[in-house]
Amino acid sequence: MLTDKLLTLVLVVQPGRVLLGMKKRGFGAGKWNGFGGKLLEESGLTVDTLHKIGNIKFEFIGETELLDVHIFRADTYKGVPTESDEMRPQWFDTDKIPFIQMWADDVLWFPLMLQKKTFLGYFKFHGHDVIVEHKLEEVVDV
Ligand code: 8OG
Repeated sequence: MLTDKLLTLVLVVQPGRVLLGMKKRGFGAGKWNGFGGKLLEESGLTVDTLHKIGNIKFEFIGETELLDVHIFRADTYKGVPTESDEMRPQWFDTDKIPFIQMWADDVLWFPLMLQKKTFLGYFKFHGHDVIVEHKLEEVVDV
């Protein structure tokens, strides 16, 4: 039986660039990613408005937990991106996003996010690097 685990992911996006953090420990360590709700605070930033832009469910073969990730975009922020024990923030130009060091699904939905589109997805992973099945659709609202 699969149990759902709810997670949030926030992408801070400005014209031509996106703020990512290198996850230093725990789940997804060694990958650049957006920030979880708590990690955003830990990285020295606050955001005013979060736009809900997507929902992706992740299944990992052999694991009973389905990750239900709710994705938000923030176009403005306050504070200075600051390294924490968990994340090292860095701005990336939108044409130089380091997909090779990111979750394998990100290359598929980041373009939608950057075009301010909304989407629903499902990805089934073998291990943490190989996608064996997926669905991704643009929707009017999430
Ligand atoms: O609290 P913790 O950092 O362990 O939560 C994991 C974070 O990673 C959470 O913000 C959701 C996010 N996340 C996944 N899977 C994927 C993925 O495939 N791509 C991206 N970009 N983020 C993901 O759990």
